[in-house]
Amino acid sequence: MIRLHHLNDSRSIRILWLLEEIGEPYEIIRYQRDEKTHLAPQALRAIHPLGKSPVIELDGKIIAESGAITELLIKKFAPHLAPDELSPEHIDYIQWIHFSESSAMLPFLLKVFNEFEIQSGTDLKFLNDYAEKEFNKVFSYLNDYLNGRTFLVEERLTGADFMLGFVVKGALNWLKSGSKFSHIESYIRNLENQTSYKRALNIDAN
Ligand SMILES: N[C@@H](CCC(=O)N[C@@H](CS)C(=O)NCC(=O)O)C(=O)O
Repeated sequence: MIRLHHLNDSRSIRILWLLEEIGEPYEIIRYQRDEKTHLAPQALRAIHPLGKSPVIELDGKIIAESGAITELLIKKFAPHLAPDELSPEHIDYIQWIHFSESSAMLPFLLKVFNEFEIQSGTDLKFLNDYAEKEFNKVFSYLNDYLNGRTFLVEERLTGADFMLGFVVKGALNWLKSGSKFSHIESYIRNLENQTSYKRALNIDAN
């Protein structure tokens, strides 16, 4: 049985959504963010030293990192959610999975933290400019790529979409930058229409 250690309102939605799509039985252990600090509770540290989510337990092993978990679960339970390993599309698939937690996540987080600092009165120089430029560069690249596409790879739902959904939704909702990135916006609308995604959001909220 797969066990998911799930923190509300977090990257763990990637795995919750994937599990809902796969349909394999799983158990969910819930953790709530602290209302003031927005951090995970200490209890998550008993599961993994970083105390972050998602973490899954599978075949007696504790596994962290949403990208690794996505790849593993798909390999083991849902190979139809990845392109054939020998195809060129498989290379795109791997790149987009990693893009989602690295190239896309960093400028998003820099902008969010930058905003926090500005709101608390910090006078930012280098970070302000850097975060803005990086964010625009990375999200414009993605926006251009999504022009005319509904999904990231092979025009069908794959593991790469489970990974990207979280960061693009966060970026556009949080930073209210939707109007600049219309293709990313339509991509998100399409993901939001997936039945398994709706189910996962519902589970996360309850
Ligand atoms: N690279 C990790 C990042 C995990 C991560 O940072 N999770 C955040 C939630 S989005 C977390 O648990 N934060 C709570 C905390 O740090 O206390 C992944 O992709 O799973």
